[in-house]
Amino acid sequence: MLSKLNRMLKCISSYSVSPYSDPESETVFTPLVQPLVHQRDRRKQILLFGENGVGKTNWMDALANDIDKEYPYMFNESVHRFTVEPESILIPATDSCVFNQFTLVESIYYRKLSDSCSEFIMTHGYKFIPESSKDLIELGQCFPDVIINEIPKNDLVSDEIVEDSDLCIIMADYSEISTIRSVRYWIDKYNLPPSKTVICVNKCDVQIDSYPEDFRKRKCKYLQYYASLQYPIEMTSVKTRQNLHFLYKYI
Ligand SMILES: Nc1nc2c(ncn2[C@@H]2O[C@H](COP(=O)(O)OP(=O)(O)O)[C@@H](O)[C@H]2O)c(=O)[nH]1
Ligand SMILES: [Mg+2]
Repeated sequence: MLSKLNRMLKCISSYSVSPYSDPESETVFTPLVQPLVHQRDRRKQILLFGENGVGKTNWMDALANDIDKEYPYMFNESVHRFTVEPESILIPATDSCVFNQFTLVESIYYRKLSDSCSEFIMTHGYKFIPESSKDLIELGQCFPDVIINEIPKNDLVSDEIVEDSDLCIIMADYSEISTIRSVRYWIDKYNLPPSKTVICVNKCDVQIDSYPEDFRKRKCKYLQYYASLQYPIEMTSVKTRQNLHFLYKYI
């Protein structure tokens, strides 16, 4: 596993060129924005876990394209290809001016989330979702390159890789309670500490009409349980681009 990840990372480093040296000349560039340079010293490593089909690959692609801007990401619900090998993606250094600065309440107001999810958050959510101005990323903040590594279910990640990572994300699907329940599986399997793990509940755009109140309560119980263990929880939708940039609150 370690060698596979290393291979992928080598491959990534071969196509990204350091912005601080010019191989054609002796010129040494003086960086203009000091904080950005400082933070670029080391690429942040993120491990991304979660059941098949919760939206991991789509989120990585959407985030990369959102920041890159050259190739706008087009969401396509029918595209789901199983990830069988760990896959890595480089998210270029950026600053928060390009981020969506909506608060959760504003996202609900602008209908970025489905009615059922909005109602879920309004009735139960404030018990487990942090919602205050400090949770928003300040405008103008600079962030380094980030490498996100999607870990397929059958792969085993060593303690060393988990320790070396800067952040672990466990993704679940709002409309599939089994994926919320199995967050616990990932926590236990890889011993993921709350200090550097975020639970991301994706597909918050999905309208759930057919489920009874009981379903909401059970879902809420799981999320409250994780929150009581101090795991932060983020609600996202790749489809409506809701909260795509949440990872920058944690790195
Ligand atoms: N409605 C909706 N569908 C999504 C969202 N994110 C991903 N999907 C769909 O979920 C399926 C699985 O996505 P994928 O990224 O391949 O999942 P992975 O197995 O976790 O990598 C695809 O058909 C996506 O189009 C979302 O936010 N909302
Ligand atoms: Mg995948």
